[in-house]
Amino acid sequence: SLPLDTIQKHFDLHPKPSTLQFQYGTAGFRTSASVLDSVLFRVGILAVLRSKKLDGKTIGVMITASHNPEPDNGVKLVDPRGEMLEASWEHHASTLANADTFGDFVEALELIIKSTKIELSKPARVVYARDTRPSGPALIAAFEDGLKAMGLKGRDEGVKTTPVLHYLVRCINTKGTKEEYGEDSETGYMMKLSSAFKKLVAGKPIPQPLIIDCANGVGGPTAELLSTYLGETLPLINLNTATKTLGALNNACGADFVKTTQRLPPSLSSVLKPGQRACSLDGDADRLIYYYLDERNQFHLLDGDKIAALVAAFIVELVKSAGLEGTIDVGVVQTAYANGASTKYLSERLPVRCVPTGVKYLHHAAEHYSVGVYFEANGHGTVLFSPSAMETLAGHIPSTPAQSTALNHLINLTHLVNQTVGDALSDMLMVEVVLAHKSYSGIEWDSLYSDLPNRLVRVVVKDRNIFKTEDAERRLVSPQGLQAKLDDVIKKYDGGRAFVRPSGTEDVVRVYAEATLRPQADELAFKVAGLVY
Ligand code: NG1
Ligand code: ZN
Repeated sequence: SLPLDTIQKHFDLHPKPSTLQFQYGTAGFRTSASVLDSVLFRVGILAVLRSKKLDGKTIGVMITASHNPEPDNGVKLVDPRGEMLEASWEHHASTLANADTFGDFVEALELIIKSTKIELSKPARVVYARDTRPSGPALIAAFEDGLKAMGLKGRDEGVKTTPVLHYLVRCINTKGTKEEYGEDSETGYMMKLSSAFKKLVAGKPIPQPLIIDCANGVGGPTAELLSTYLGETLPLINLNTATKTLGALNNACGADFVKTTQRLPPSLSSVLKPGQRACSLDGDADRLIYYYLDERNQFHLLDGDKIAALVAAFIVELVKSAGLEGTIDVGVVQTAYANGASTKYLSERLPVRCVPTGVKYLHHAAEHYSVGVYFEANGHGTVLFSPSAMETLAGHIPSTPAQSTALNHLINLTHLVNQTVGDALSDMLMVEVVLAHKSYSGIEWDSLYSDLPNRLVRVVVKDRNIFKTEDAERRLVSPQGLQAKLDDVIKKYDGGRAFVRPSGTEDVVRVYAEATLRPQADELAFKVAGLVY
């Protein structure tokens, strides 16, 4: 049975702010760090239960608020294969976080144990890490109290990127099986990525140095370390690495800043030369955005859609060259935020599916292909190779030297890509591989297709829950009649497309609009926002 006395002793040290309600959403729990203490304590207990439920498999816990401002923080659970927490448990997480009294809390715990048939006598294992936020250590302490309350000591990985933590979870749980993923340490991660990268670019000229804007977050030290493994195969210039400067994290830098403002971080303006490529990571290094300045110093964004286009087309070519066309199917998964021009470009080359916002939807849809490429426009994404694709690659006997080369490239890509979750540094290496193979600079990459001008607007509404969508969030079903009004407006714009959906991470409704011309995209966005408000 539950060690109720021990739990209560620790529970009382982490009182819940009485007026607040928490929700485990697409980004886990995420809000101002100052109100998260009780949540972290309870997540500690939940992680132990999740592990017991899965027969003692290791569960991961990542404490981060990603691209959000420094005073925020958050927490997410990672399931044994390194993927997001199973959706049905999100509800359990919210219930535990919202229990007001100790009595309510125990009742909620017992209900979870009963409904999911947990045997408390099972072992539990938990590995955890945090980003560089100043609120991290105190929240870790609250989380550890949750583990302690259940009699567990977890494995503390200190400060790590989100994708490294996901990698570790997968490695730990596959150790000694035929699905072994790598050595379960950051060193193992560095070795796996860098050795695959070196094989993939062997014989290619050493590229111009790549500038990385590390968002003043955990990506900084991680990119520094990666740099030592890559050596001269990829010269890196790491900027915005001030993890100890208060207020610097994600401030006027990082992938989210670049994507949402469609501007160069001011800190790069004196460094970046025309034609030189650069990229930005977000605060936990799971998003990646590239860009460059042209000869006229005009800024050009190479976002998640451009990465998907570059990478997916490359993989399709390799599959053909390896003689595996028809055996290995490659597909792309996007969300409604994907630029219409990217969808057109990709659809002409391979199957494309649109799913609702949220990595869990993208990830699951990508699992339906032998090779599933998924990217959000904001730069979060990865490539998944199905177990049968892995077997096909391992067993395929090439009939020409060209087939053999392509096959080896595909196999090395499976090692280069972090298949558990979007990973800015692994994705960056993948991009660099394709650029090296194609002899592309940012300019050629950019010219694969031209983005349609677009505008994203946040609208604060009284109750965002009245907004309900269908068709992968591209159409509203409620409030009744609103979609018909939107359709009337949209059809007046050349190349017009717009949609409205409630945010899963903020108390706002988002409006996205695109059109053939910039002023029209802006006007459409604001007209639609006017109808929503
Ligand atoms: P919401 O707040 O539901 O729009 C945002 C991003 C998502 C995803 C999640 C999780 C946009 C428009 N939305 O979701 O793509 O990254 O956060 O962090 O960028
Ligand atoms: Zn992130």
